[in-house]
Amino acid sequence: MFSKVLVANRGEIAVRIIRALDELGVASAAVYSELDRDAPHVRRAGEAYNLGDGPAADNYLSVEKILDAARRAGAEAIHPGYGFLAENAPFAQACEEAAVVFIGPPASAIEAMGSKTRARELMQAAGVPIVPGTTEPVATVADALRIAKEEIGFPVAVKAAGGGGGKGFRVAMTEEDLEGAFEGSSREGEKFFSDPTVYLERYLHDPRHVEVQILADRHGNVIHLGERDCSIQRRHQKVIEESPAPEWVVDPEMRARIGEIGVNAARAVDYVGAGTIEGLFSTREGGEPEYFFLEMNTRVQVEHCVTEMTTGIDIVKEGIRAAAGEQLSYAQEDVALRGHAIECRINAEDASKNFAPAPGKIGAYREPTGPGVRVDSGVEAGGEVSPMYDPMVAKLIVWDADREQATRRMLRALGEFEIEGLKTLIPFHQALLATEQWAKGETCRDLLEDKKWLKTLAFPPPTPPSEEGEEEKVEHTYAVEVSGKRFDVRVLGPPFASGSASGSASPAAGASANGAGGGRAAPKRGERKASSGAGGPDVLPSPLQGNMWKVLVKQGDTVEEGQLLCIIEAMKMENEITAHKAGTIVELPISEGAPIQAGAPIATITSAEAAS
Ligand code: MV4
Repeated sequence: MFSKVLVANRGEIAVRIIRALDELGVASAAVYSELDRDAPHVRRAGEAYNLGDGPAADNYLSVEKILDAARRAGAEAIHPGYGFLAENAPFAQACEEAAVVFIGPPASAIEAMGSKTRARELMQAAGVPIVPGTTEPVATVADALRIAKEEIGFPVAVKAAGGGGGKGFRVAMTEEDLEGAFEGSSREGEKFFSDPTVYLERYLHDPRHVEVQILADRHGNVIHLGERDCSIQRRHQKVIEESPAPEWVVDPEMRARIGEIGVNAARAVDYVGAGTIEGLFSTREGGEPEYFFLEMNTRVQVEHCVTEMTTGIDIVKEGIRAAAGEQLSYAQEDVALRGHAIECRINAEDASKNFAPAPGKIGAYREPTGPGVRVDSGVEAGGEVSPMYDPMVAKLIVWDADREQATRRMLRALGEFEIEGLKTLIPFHQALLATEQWAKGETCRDLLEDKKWLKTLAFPPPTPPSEEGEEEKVEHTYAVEVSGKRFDVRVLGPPFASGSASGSASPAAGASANGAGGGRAAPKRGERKASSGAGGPDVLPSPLQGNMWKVLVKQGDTVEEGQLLCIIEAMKMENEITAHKAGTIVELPISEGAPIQAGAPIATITSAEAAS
């Protein structure tokens, strides 16, 4: 076993890994950005190394700084957790070259699974069922049309080869949609993964997301720990996960089949450690259920805990043992599933504002306890949820004898959870788990997309913070369209000199009419309730809070009304911000990579008439 391990992550997963290291008798070294100086994972570790301030690219994502910290700590291994450098093949390679053990699979496995077309090719060769479609990239729209028409049939899913987790995912219901879907997917692949390559799959109607947990060691042992059902997703982000899947969805025979598929997939890439095979489970009209490989996540996942609850196996410890060259502690026949576990992601988000991130300072904080309750969190009372990082505050996991009792236990625990100072998803989870759809084990897609659950709850109106000593502020209301749905964003800002301000945000990665993602909503002019006049005000405030992803103009540029100015990433969605009027950009107080608050100025545009 190692004597010291560097934990290259933050938040709840860093704390989770440190706990595993403690139990294994291994010393832990944490890393932190300036913002995280007082974070629980820093205090919890044996020692900690400052990586500097700035965006994650300059600290948690810096290969050089992480390796340097490992060197200074004298750590023999690095645990990447999830996110950041966890699925970065060059980082795994750099660890190898620096003679530090990367706690995860070989770089070659990360790379193979990173390319979705390569992964599909490998899986097909290994006898793993893949969603019918192409294993080769599709070069042109004309090729895509031909393949869709002659080989796959409509509707067809267009996916980015570099993608995963829904990025670069578009659906073409008919021939007419294909060009837009192809280009949207390709553009997003290029933007997020520097890879415009796309491929096609048959689009499955309302499938379930069913994944299987894998453990592998360096001695050729590969086992599975049963499935997780993560069908409750919002814009490709999992919100609730459970293990096992509802018993009327996956029976023991199907479980064995899914497990075998997972084991074969892992073997095909010489996998080591904890990994997940994601798949789609679908039942064709009146037909037999089918299960298809979707992608492999070559890391420990957020939702690994539900599997730990039903198997009693510590997935994080097994992953560390495997990396240290030890044998897995369990053979397949030692794995027994018991009861039912559910996990709710408690995010700092305002469900009433289309799940906008709601970072801020945490006041009082009390976690639920009692039988069958587990909370994995990386925050504490008096702490802060920063807009710089993931908005997940905590994971609430419960176990009970069956699904119905686990649901009641979850509702009880959600009721005990006290988080002051922040909007969280607790009311959303309470509403969702109380629905008939959840009880029936439905995918809840209609509920999530149509926001039916919202109507069952009253959310207080937003109260933006006001700072003392500032000039008078007035409330501006913007109509923002996301996923084809209009909602109002209220922000406080200085009164406009004249005219009506219109920030418009349209999602580049929005959901299509069928709610499964894909398609693009047309940019929609926003509007301001108060005053109006010719020309409009000069300042365009941000309609939402997020991170400035791309700035496409510069100071001094002349722009047309509706011209793309910048893209703000919020909740892992791209939101295109367009010019509210034609004119010259005289001020542009934004920069790529920086967080931006709702209401903060994006640009000052003086209109042509005013300037002349
Ligand atoms: C699909 C699909 C239907 N057909 N692929 C991909 C990323 C993941 N977040 C969801 N993905 C989907 N891929 C084909 N060929 C439907 C989805 C999908 C989905 C799947 C399971 C559970 C919830 C979902 C929500 C949206 C889209």
